[in-house]
Amino acid sequence: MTDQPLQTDLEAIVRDARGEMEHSSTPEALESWRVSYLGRRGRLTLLLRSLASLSLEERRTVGAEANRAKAQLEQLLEQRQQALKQETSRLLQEGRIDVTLPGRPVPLGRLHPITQTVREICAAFVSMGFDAVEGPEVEWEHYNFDALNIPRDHPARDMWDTLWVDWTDPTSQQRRMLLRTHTSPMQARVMEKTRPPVRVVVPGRVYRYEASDATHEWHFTQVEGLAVDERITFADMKGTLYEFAHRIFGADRKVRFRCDYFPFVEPGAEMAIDCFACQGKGCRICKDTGWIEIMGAGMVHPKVLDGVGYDPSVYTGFAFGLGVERIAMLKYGIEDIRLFYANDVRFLRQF
Ligand code: FA5
Repeated sequence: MTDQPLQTDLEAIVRDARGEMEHSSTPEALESWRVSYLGRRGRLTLLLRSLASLSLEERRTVGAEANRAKAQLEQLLEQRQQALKQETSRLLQEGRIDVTLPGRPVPLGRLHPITQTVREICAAFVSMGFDAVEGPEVEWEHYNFDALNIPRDHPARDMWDTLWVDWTDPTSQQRRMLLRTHTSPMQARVMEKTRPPVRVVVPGRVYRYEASDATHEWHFTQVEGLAVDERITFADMKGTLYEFAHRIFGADRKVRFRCDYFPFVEPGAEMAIDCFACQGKGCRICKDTGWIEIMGAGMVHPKVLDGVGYDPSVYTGFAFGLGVERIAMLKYGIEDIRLFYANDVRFLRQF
């Protein structure tokens, strides 16, 4: 053997090794590169082994070159392994899942604050034995007014500015429809269908032909209450409404009843709670009175009972109607009722 072909082999091995190294970009590829050039049966290893058959002088020249080539390839492998390690840790860094990070929040919808308040109010009454029922928003004039002892041309109709529905019953010109101005029409509707004892709350939307301001909307929500049975007294009404106020506003709230007029109750009352903001001392929220009115109430008028076929000498009852937006405003300290319906999610998200 002469040194010429061996040297040519050596050059070819180094050239091939460098070329292949260019394409080795995984730890597996590097390992197979190492095995095929520097492994026990690798090309360079075999070449080095074959040097043993050369003369001393040949061994010196070719051997030195072969050892240099081996050192070069080993260095190449080392550098490549290092580079690959760095690249791998960079990729890991970038794509890493940091399990200590809080999860990405999934935006959850929520109930409108008025819906939440309606539910809270109804739950308080349901726990006292009332059923919750709903009724129509487009209502007969009869249920909204006449059945409630407010006949046509009665001045009390002025208390509820009405949105009339432009439709007349072809069977009777007398029957007119409107958007209910309060939830009270359900009093007669429920009693017509049920025999006493009656205990219901009626949540729902009502409409009035009114200008909006900070405390008035032209559409708002009421919860009506009605309890009718033998021997129901004004004291039952007060007890029930005290309990309700304490559940919604806390046990420290004081409650005040004063005379008020509604044609469908006798006697009629308004119920107020002492101002939560100033503890009854008088402030802007309670208009310096120390009290905040939350509902109208009273003993069901005998004419209303009579109208649905209940004998007023046997049955008595109480009714009440509260404005849900006003309750929510008091509960959460909201100063403008219009915020509830402005569809501003920054406001709504707070509840
Ligand atoms: C009524 O609507 C009677 N039906 C209540 C009632 C029922 C009395 C049963 C007796 C027996 P009033 O018009 O006062 O009453 O309305 C009741 C409540 O609705 C008020 O106390 C107030 O909280 C709320 N309210 C009235 N008008 C508006 C309005 N424009 N915007 C928001 N809330 C209102």
